[in-house]
Formats: sequence, structure tokens, C-alpha cells
Amino acid sequence: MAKTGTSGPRFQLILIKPSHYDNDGYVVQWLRSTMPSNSLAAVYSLALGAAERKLLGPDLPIDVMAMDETNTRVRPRELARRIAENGGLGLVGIVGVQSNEFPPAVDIARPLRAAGVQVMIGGFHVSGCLAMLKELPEDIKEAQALGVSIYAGEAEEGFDEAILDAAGGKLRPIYDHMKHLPDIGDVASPPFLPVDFVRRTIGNVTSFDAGRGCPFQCSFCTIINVQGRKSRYRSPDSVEQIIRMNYNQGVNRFFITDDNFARNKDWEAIYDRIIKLREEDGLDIRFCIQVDTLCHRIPNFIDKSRRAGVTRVFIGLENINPANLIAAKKRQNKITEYRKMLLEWKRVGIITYAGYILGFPNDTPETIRHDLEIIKKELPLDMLEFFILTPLPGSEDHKVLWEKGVWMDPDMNKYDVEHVVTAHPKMSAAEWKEAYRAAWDHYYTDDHLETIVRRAYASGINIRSLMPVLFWFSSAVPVENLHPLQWGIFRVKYRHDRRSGLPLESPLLFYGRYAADIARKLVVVARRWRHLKRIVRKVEADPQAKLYRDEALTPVTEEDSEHMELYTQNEAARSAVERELRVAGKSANGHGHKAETASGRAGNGHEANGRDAAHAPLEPHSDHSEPISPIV
Ligand code: B12
Ligand code: SF4
Repeated sequence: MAKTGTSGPRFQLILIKPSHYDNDGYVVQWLRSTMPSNSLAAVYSLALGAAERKLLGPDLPIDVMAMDETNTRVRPRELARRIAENGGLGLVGIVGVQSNEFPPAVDIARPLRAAGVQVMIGGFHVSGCLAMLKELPEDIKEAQALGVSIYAGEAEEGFDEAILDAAGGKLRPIYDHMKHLPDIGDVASPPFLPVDFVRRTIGNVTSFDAGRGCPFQCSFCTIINVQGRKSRYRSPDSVEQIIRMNYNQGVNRFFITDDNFARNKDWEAIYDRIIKLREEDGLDIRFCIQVDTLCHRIPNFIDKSRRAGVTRVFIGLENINPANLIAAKKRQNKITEYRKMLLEWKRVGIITYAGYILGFPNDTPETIRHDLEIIKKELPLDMLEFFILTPLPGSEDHKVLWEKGVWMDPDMNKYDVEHVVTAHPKMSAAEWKEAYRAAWDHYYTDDHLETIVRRAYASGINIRSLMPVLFWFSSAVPVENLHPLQWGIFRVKYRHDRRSGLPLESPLLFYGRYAADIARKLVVVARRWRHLKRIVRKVEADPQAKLYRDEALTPVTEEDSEHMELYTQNEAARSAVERELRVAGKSANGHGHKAETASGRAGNGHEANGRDAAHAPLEPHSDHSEPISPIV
């Protein structure tokens, strides 16, 4: 806990990032969770700034305390007692609350409100609902009825006012900052969490947002409606400040949480500063970023990513059926660019993760399975992660269904993109759910795990650092029945920490099941890890492994559009190729100007930049000292 000031009552500013409930109603909590929350880092840092500035005057110091429920047990009664001991002066801020975290957030708030504590909830659920709906949904109204204050929008410019109101005991029911998106260029207290927080997560990784907003318009996306479509970004000085604050406390791996760092208008200046920190000042720092599928067309982006120490990149691939992409208004995703983009990342030895959404209108269990086979064969991708298409509050999809009165599951806990929460035109809920579960098995077969490792090895990627990531993404669902981004090390479960309304289980039943579960998981984890290790050793021992080539690793050529299933599998794919060729002024059947690739770029087996992506000399990645982290 951060303390400033001296004796007398102190204002207790307690910040909690909630988790969500598993299918049995227990809090999803770990001895070590995936990574520190940037939402918590952002609000914690602002709170600390307020304390240091003595926002409440010299006589009322502020104590700031923060906890992340994904790795720390939250005990509302103890928090209430702490506030009571300080004359009732305090505020509990429940932070970064996503829709799937809203039910636990309210369960945390309930006993606090009963004890008279002031509580405020902020984050994407409330912000998304305020941004898109004409009326507040029932769950938010119920929270308000408990006396919980709602904070919609970003805290950078409005948090002080809320703290002052709380200190005066006059917290308003709602703070609506949705209309004004603050400038985040040089925030005095940029996101930061002390090293103790980082230690409760896996690896030596922390997170920060270098920017917010995205120019695209995907209909399932909440971000554009909450953070806007205009790019707002931190200055290179501010990014350096964040990096140095962490580096000085021994944290040197970073997840940059921008949903699309490639569209951060200042990406190059930020990269240049990071490159300076690495190349001139000698800081050993590494990054994981998120980008779109056209990022490789931004001059210098991929090469500078490598120089800036990016080792892993998340890509919003979403689907390979152009009809689905158009239905989701994801027009910027062109299947004709996928291979080129992935080969570019391979060229610089950066590990790729792609998000893949299941349940677009044209999906059926059969098409999903077929699409996955194409991806495995033709796309040089490392990790693929699956999501169920979900009308997340804050998205256009949600708004449309809401306004049409179409059924959506009222239980927000299920809005974790792993549950089916609305109807699909071609699949029953059971088929959809099964297609999601089966997708993990279809992609991560033993054979394909070996192919991924072989492709990586031949591309100069450090397969020892790929191994834990591959393990993580291929094993989370079979082991834990949870998405890899929600997994952690050693599940912690408390019998009493169960969703409100569900009964307290008998100790025998609860602990018996818990113990059996732990034993089962240990066996599966050990088996899967050993198996992957065998694959890695086999590849390392193969003298020919560096020369490995397959269809996915072959450079993009003009013939691709004639034989690759990615481009020929259905009418929508063929039309997308035709369209791309037309845009480039070429005809698909080879008439007109020759030497054109499927994506309409000059091609004779070489990329337009003159490099043959797959056969260019690959500089091996030198990150042999990578920490074991599923993210960075
Ligand atoms: C990084 C990230 C993660 C990380 C870490 C989480 C974190 N919060 O740092 C990880 C990988 C763990 C993760 C996981 C998931 N995520 Co996520 N994640 C993000 C991402 C890309 C960035 C979060 C962030 O740093 N934002 C920047 C911060 C500063 O913004 P913010 O959280 O809104 O906080 C600001 C304001 O809301 C406000 N505020 C917030 N809380 C409070 C509290 C108070 C008191 C006050 C005054 C103000 C305030 O002030 C903050 C500073 O300005 C967002 C998208 C996005 N752009 O935000 C998705 C996002 C939050 N995730 C989302 C989802 C769905 C998930 C998963 C369910 C997906 C999955 N299956 O993996 C899981 C669930 C995790 C869980 N429940 O355990 C959705 C949530 C949508 C919704 N309506 O619920 C988002 C919006 C992306 C999307 N697809 O639309 N995620
Ligand atoms: S590219 Fe990503 S962040 Fe941008 S609108 Fe689409 S889903 Fe949202």
C-alpha cells in the first residue's frame, strides 16, 4: 500500500480489478495470473498522483491500495473495516470492469455498500453501455440501486473530481465522461504498478497503453465506441518514462495494450525512442504488440518492430472467409494479404498469434473445420486463438440486437467470448459451443504442433521461447476449460467466494472435487509439456531442420490464386481475389499484365520490396534469455 502524509484519519482509496466467475460460480483466481492489468495500472497511477499532490489538502492524506482479484483474494469486510477505522473516509473503486466482470464487481460492492462504504465502478461495461444504449441496462440500474456510483469514460481528467466528491461524502450516482476523450500525450502519472504486482503474474511482464482508439469500424468491436476512432497517443517521452520506471524496478518485458499499435499515429516516433533505449542506452527490453492485417504495408513498421525489441505480435485475423469479414464490416482484412503479412513477421523472426472468431453468419461446424485445415496448410502462423462471436456491450452488434429486441443472454458473466450468448442463423447453441471447443483440438493437433515448431525453427525463431507460448495456447482449454488469456498458474479456489445466489457447497464435495481437479490437471499439464519438449528436441536434433519448407512458407506468387484453397475455396474468396486484382488493374486469369500476385502486387516469387520473404536471409532471434511468459 502506498502511504503519504502523517497521523490522523486518512482517506482510503482502494482499487480493485475484479475477475469473473467460472461455470460453477467460483472466482477465477490464480497463484499467478497472466499479466498485470493496464486498467489497474492507469487508475492506480492517477490515484497515486492525487495522493502525492495532496488533492484532499494537507490534513487529509490519501492511502492508495490496489488489488487484482485474478491473483489476490478480495475480502470486502476487511476493506470496510479499514475505512471505518479512518472515520469512514474512503472510496472503493472497482476498476477496468469488463462485461463478464460486472457480476463479481457488484458482488464485491454489495457488502461494502451494506457497510456504508462509497463504491464506484468504471471500465468497459459501463462505458460501452453508456456509449451505445439509449437506456441503462438492468444490471447497471441494479448496481445504482445499491448506491454504487458509475464512472463512464476515461479517468485521466475526471478522477480528481470523483475523489473530492467521495471525500466530501457526496459521490454522484453517475459520472459521464464519454463525450470528452482526454488527451493522453503527457499524463503526469502514466500507467504504473509496483513490482509486487508484477511478481503476482507470470514472467517479468507489465503492460501499458501507448495509445487509444482505432480508425476501423468492425461491428463486433467495443473499442471504437468507447475510446473513439481517432488515434490518441502518449508522447515518446511519456513512453520512455513508463519504460524506465519499470526497468528501474527490474521489469523489462512489456505488453503494449493498444488494440492496434500499427494505427497509433505516432508509432514510429515511439519505436525510434525505444530503439534508442535499446541500441544506444543498452536497455534489454522486449515487447508484445497488437496489430491489424495490413500492418506490413506501413513502410518500416515490421523492421522497426524488430529493432524495437518486439518478440511477439497479436494479429486480428478473425476469419478467412471474405463474406464473413464483410458481414462484420472488417473490410480492411484482405485474405490476399494474410500470407504476405505473416511471412513478413516470419522474416524478422517474430512470433505471431492470431485471433480467430467463430460464429460469423456463414460459419457452420463443417466450414469452421475446413477453414482451419486451410489455415494450417497455407498460413505461416504460430498461435491461433479462438473466440465466440459475442455481442459485447459497447459494440454495434450489441446495439443492433438490443434495439431489435433480439434475445441475448442476460447473464453478463457469460460475455467472456467463450460462451454462446445469442442465436446463430446456421448453428444451434450446442453446435456453436462444440465448434468452439473442437477448434482448439483441430488446430493444435500433435502433427500441427510439430509443423509450427519446424516452421519457426526454419524462420530463425527461438523455439525454446516459442515452446511455453505454444504450450499455453494449446493447453489452456483442454486443461482448464478457459481461454489462454484467462489462464494462470495454480487455480486458487475458496468455498465461500461463490457467486451470490449460489449455495455454499459442503466441504467434502468442494474440497474433494478441488483436489481431484488439481491432480487431473497436473497429469495433463505434465504430459502435454513433455510431449512438446520431445517435439522441440526432435526438431533441434534434425540436421535438415533449418531447410524446412512447406506450402505456408513458400513466397507469395501469382499462381497462389489458382491453386491455394485460401483463394479458391468458395465464391466469396474467388471474388475477393478478383476484386484485388481488378483494383490493381489486372485480370485474374493472367491476361493483362503478368507477374501479379494474388494480392495484386508485383510478384515473381518476390515481395514488392524486393525481398523474397521466405528465402531472405533470416536473422536468428537472439532472445535466448526469454523469461517463461505466455505473453511477452
Ligand atoms: C489488455 C487487455 C486485456 C488483458 C489485460 C486486461 C487489462 N485490463 O489490462 C488480458 C489479456 C488479461 C485481457 C483479457 C480479457 N479481455 Co481484454 N482487453 C485488453 C485491452 C486490449 C486493453 C485494456 C486496457 O489497457 N485499456 C486501457 C485502459 C486504460 O482503459 P480502461 O480499461 O477502459 O480504463 C480506463 C477507463 O475505463 C476508466 N476506468 C476504468 N476503471 C475505472 C475505475 C474508476 C473508479 C474510475 C474512476 C475510472 C475507471 O479509466 C481508465 C483510464 O482511463 C482492452 C481493449 C481496450 N482498448 O481497452 C480489451 C478488453 C477490455 N477485453 C475484453 C475482453 C472481452 C477480454 C476477455 C474476456 C477475452 C478473453 N477471452 O481473453 C478476457 C477476460 C479477462 C478476465 N476477465 O479475466 C473486452 C471487454 C469488452 C466488454 N464489453 O466487456 C475489451 C474491451 C476488448 C474487446 N474485445 O472489445 N484483456
Ligand atoms: S481493427 Fe480491432 S480495434 Fe480496430 S475496429 Fe476492428 S476490432 Fe476494433
